[in-house]
Amino acid sequence: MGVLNVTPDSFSDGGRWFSRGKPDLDALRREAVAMVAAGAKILDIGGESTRPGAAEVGEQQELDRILPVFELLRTETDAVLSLDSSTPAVMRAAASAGAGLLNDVRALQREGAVEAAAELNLPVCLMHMQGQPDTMQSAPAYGNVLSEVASFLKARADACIDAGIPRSQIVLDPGFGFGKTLEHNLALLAQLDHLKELGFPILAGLSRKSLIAKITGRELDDRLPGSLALALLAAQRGASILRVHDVAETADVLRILQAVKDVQIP
Ligand code: 9MG
Repeated sequence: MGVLNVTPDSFSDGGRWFSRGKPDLDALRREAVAMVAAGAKILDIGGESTRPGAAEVGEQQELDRILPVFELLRTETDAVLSLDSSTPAVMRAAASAGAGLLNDVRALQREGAVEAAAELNLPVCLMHMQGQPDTMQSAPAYGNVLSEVASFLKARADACIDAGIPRSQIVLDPGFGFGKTLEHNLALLAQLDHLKELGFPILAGLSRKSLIAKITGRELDDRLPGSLALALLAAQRGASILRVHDVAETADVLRILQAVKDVQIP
């Protein structure tokens, strides 16, 4: 899954696809086509930054940012277009404009979100977050991070199934960096295979995140090696979808992992 943030303020690519208050459609088209050529099967398009400390944006602003991008990319690529949003009205509009997946960092907890997703009959990604983006990194605390994240995700999956979303349409995500310290993130990554026991595909978003800086001291532009190491670890522990900025490099890592898995030992 390649990341396309149509925001002025996302932590990594904020402002890159945004010019004079509007999505830069030419640049987005080029990047989307390049990501798909490099192996992305899904493009995740978001109009609201969820980086730590980010302020919420209004519904109209979110629509103005993402709708032209869906309208453009639905005819430019065969990749599944994923909407990164928590807002039911945005989900409905994006579905009409070609969205094929709803990626919600709030796990469809906003009023009307589960019902909208069920009505739209689209696959959903339910992510765990402790707190809200503006405050989530102030003092994250857990008794046992793995079991708390797992019970939350199970409860949200059950709520979706009760609302009529088929089990086969649900993906779960532990939400690396969302209300978690470095130790929480590492504990979740080390035990990611346990989350697979819930019986759903797992999405992992680790690309360029600040846990890399906490381990390596690297600035944003120098986090590719850390991102690739984390992508490999997540894939080895059973992640089915990796949400990444650097698609071509991650695809190489996955090819190498697959080659090792496929080796015939005489
Ligand atoms: C939108 N967004 C930013 N980081 C993310 C992550 O780790 N997972 C998911 N599902 N979405 C994310």
